[in-house]
Amino acid sequence: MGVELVKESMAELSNQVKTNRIKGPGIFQSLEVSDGGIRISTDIEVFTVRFYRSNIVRIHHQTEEKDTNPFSVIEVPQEVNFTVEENDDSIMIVGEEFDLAVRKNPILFTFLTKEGKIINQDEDGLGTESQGDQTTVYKKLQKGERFVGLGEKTGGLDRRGSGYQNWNTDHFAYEVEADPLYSTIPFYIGVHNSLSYGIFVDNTYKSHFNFGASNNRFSSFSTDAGDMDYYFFSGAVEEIIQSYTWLTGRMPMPPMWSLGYQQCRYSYYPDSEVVDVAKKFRTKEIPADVIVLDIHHMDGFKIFSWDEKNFPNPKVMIQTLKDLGFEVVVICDPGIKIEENYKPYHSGVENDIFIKYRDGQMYEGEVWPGWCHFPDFTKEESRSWWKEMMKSYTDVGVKGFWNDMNEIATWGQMLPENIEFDMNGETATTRKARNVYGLQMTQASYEGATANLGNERPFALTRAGFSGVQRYSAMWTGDNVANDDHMLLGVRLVSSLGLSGIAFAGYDVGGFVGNGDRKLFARWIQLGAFSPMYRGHSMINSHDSEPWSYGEEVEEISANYIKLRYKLLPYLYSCFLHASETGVPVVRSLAIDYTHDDQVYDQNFENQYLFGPSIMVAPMKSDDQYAKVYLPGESWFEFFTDEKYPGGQEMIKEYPLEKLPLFVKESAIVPIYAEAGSNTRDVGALLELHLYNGTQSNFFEYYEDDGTSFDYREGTFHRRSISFSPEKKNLILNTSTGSYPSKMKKLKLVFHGFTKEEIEVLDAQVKSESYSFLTPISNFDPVEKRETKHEIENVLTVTTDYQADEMTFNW
Ligand code: MIG
Repeated sequence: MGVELVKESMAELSNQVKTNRIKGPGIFQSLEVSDGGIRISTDIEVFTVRFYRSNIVRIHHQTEEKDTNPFSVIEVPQEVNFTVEENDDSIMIVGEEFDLAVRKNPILFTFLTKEGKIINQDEDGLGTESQGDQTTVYKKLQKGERFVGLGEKTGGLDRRGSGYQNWNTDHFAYEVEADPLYSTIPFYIGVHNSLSYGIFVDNTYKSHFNFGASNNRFSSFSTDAGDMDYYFFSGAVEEIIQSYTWLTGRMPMPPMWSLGYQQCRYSYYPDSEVVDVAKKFRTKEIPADVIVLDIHHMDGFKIFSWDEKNFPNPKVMIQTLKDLGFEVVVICDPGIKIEENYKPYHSGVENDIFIKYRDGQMYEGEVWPGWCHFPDFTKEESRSWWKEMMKSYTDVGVKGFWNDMNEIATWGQMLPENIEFDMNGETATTRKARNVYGLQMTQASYEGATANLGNERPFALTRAGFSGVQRYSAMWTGDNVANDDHMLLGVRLVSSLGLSGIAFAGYDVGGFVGNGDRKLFARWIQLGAFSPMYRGHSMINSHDSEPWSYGEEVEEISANYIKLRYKLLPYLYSCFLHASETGVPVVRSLAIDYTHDDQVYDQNFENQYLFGPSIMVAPMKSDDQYAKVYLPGESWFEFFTDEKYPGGQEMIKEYPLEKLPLFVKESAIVPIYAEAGSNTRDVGALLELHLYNGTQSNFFEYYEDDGTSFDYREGTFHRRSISFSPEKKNLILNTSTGSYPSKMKKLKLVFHGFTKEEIEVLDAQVKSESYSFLTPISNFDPVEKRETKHEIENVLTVTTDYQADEMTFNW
């Protein structure tokens, strides 16, 4: 055979057999400049580069027919000024906040600060590669580069050296290193050399992220199919989170009751037991707002039904609970049982709302109720069908919806990849739809509930999700295990979710699987008080997880921290408002405020976080007697004692079981409902404003509304900025805005770390008194006979009437 002939037949063969040969980035052919950005055509692909805001640019890489995600991004490009300069081997885009250099042969992108420092760059020799349908972008690892975020991912705060996959997966009792878990947020933040940037890979197929795992050359992101479509964000970490949540949406204000303590169990039944649990909270005077009904309230686990024997009259039961001051959350599984005489089944088939195979046969999967069909939540009609179905709940007074099993989880855990989904009219298979099924179910549940409830805010919770899920739902971290490592992992997961746009998140307090002990539960329920969602839950046949389930001492600890949570509601609710307006999370990993301080990534300290702007939580293991804490930045007050510590140091201190290591930042302003009662509606009329002495000016935006309706959107709120100036020596409560009349009648200023001489000149009566954030604790651990001090010996207080007009306190 002649050489030519061999070549020819080889070529033919390679046409027939698709190999995994790598295609590198293409060679530049042409450039088009338009208003919003540029378009580069190469020999094999098209890159569209488009500004969305001055610090956001989208890089869309397309080789075949357009294949993008219809669900996550809700914003359109804004006007941004930029100029384009082209020369022989490169294109320079000069933007407002950063510049972008594009090399032509082969195509490579480099993002630069206005001073010319490299923020992020394609790896020289690799760039954008594809193998079959899979596309990967390789980024050069920068010196000392760290990576944070990526949503619900196990591992350390700094993800350097780790790799992850995104493929929403039901993982019962996951190991602390397991991956993937239930949800996918393909957004991360890179940090190096005093710089930071964000990358959101907007592709819903299975994806893979490598942050220098098994290599020391690159970080990378790959998508198994579809267009490589990513957004680059410049700025500081907080600004990046704000920008990402501008693009993909933010949480609406949840109902206030969902921030209270929620009690869950797999499962409470019959109805009398549910009511008994609620009553027990009241007789024991432990505040709580929510009882959650898991799968046993249904008839044969069929959604939209009630077990006739155990729940003969749900409406009456729910009313009884409401009279006790509780709201009810019900679990919602997506599977609709295939069964004669089951209405949702017939109506679902009739309305053609289920997912199907290519030949039109509906998919059947087996789950709790038996063999089921599954609504196609990626289809508008299915979502409105779901809304109609939800009336069976909203009509009897249910306002909370817990979306479970929406990965989709079915027995066998191998959802076929050849099922078709509507995808808002752009039909695609499981490969593209799986990761957004949970997101779309929460959209259906949230919008359905909102439509059915009129002007009432619903609460939605979900296990699976994708970028954008924060618009509809809170998220919890699934089936964790009752041990210390899981408790700390939960903290990191919630921090990472916060970095990734999901401000409203939580974990099963006490651990879902297995049995913990009293110390573990005590530590966990303390921590949960400082988590956006606060819910105790445990699995069938495992230890109870009510506050009273671990003996008297732990009950007292639980009651104390739950009460503390309720006292902190004005602080927390204001943080929720901030999160709903800016995307800045309630649980703030220290990587947000202290991004370039190496210590915050240290394994000893990576679990620490800020709860709101000013309270730092340092979680500790239940067997540890001593906590090792890192105090970053400025000075800190120990929360329970007011002991003052300068920042920039590590410290080791004994923390008895009833004390969680908590620190307040200097200059902090912390509003507290001193008279908080049995649930979130019962807030009393005394607002305490705790001011911590410091050298920095500070300000806090205090927020109140009715807690339940959407009226705040029309101005029915009470909002005021409170500012502290150490220089001017004053505290000013600016005139409130909004038409909601505050429930507060009295105001008590509580000065921490001030001397009497310092503030004596205040017009009003300054009193010196002792103060405790914990309610008096009786006989602590009779065995260990520990004496615990939890009083701050002297704070200075000033009490006056609370007014909506400006109030100035000078000293
Ligand atoms: O197959 O509804 O993660 O919180 O209690 C298990 C029963 C289904 C999984 C959830 C868990 C819930 C459980 N569910």
